[in-house]
Amino acid sequence: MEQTLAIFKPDCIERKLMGKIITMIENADFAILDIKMVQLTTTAARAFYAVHKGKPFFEKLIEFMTENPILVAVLQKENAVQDWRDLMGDTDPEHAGDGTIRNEFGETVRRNTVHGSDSVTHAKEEIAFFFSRNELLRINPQKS
Ligand code: IDP
Ligand code: MG
Repeated sequence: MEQTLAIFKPDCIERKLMGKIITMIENADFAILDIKMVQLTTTAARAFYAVHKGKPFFEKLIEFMTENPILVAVLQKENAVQDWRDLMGDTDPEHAGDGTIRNEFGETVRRNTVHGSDSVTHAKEEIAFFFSRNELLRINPQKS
């Protein structure tokens, strides 16, 4: 079964949208295998978003992602990576389709409420970025 990393971004926590988004995740038949609050340091945020280094929005993105705690979650279902991207909607809330999280809650292209891995390979890397070996063994006991 496929797994992906979801992040509830600082704007989501600040506006008390966690519960609503967890409900949308549950209604879409994802299993939430683990979930925890994290305060990203600037160093950690820069490492997580390293692929965007040098882009015009990079520094503001790092400022945003470190302004308050985030919630990181491991979601599981068949086709989890694409299905979570579909439920999030387009990066720009203005272009996100009806019924998507970013359409409903996204404020701007930066403050767009949630993150999702963009491939199975990146999902594995992003989950390992936030969850320790012990946590991963608890999530996937068959691999121990
Ligand atoms: P994604 O989150 O939909 O995968 P990415 O292109 O990977 O989108 O960008 C990562 C994050 O950087 C976005 O979710 C958003 O918060 C921010 N971002 C992307 N493009 C822009 C932009 O043009 N202006 C401001 N922020 C942006
Ligand atoms: Mg991305």
